[in-house]
Amino acid sequence: MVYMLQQTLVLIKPDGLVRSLTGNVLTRLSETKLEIVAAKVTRVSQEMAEEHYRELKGKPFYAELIQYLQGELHDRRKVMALVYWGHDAIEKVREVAGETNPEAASPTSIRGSFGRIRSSGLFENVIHASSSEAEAEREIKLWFHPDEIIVDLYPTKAASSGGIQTRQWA
Ligand code: IDP
Ligand code: MG
Repeated sequence: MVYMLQQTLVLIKPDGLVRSLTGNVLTRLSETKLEIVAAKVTRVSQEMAEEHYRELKGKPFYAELIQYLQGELHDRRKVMALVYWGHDAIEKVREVAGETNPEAASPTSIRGSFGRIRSSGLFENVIHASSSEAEAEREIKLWFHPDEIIVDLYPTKAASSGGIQTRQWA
C-alpha cells in the first residue's frame, strides 16, 4: 500500500478542557506515532466557529454546535488546536478519535471513552479531527498562520506586518 504523508487538524473542544482531559487525549493521540507540528490554546469567536462548521449550517443542532465550540456550554471559552503530521494522519487520528456519536464510538476511542450526548441531543465528543485532505487544508489554514507551524505544509506568500516580515497562506 502507498502511504500518504498528511496533516490533520485536531481541536480539543471546551468539554475536553473543562473536564481536564487534555493529558488523556494527547496520550491517546501519541499512540498514532504522528508528529505534532503546531499547537496552541485559543479563544473561538462566533465567526471562527461558524467558519469552522460552515458545512453543517442548516442542521438542527447547528446553533448549539456553534455555542459548544465557543465554550458557551461549558463556561470555558477556549480550545486547544493542534496539527498532527505523518503517514495517513487523517485516518489514524479519526480512528483514535472514534465515531461522531459517542455512544456508537468504540469504547476504547477518545469519543467512546470521554464523550456524551447532551440532553438536547448534541454530541459532546471532546475532539474535532479533519476528515479529508481538503477539509484538513481548509481547517489548518483557518486555525493557524504559516509561521505557527514548524513544517511547510501549503504554499505561502511574503507579507509584512508593522515592518516585520511574515508569511501568509498564498
Ligand atoms: P465529526 O466531528 O465526526 O467530523 P461532523 O459530522 O463533522 O462529525 O459534525 C461536527 C460535530 O457536530 C460533531 O463532532 C458533533 O459535535 C456534532 N454533531 C454531528 N452530527 C450530530 C448529530 O447528528 N447530532 C448531534 N450532534 C451532532
Ligand atoms: Mg467533521
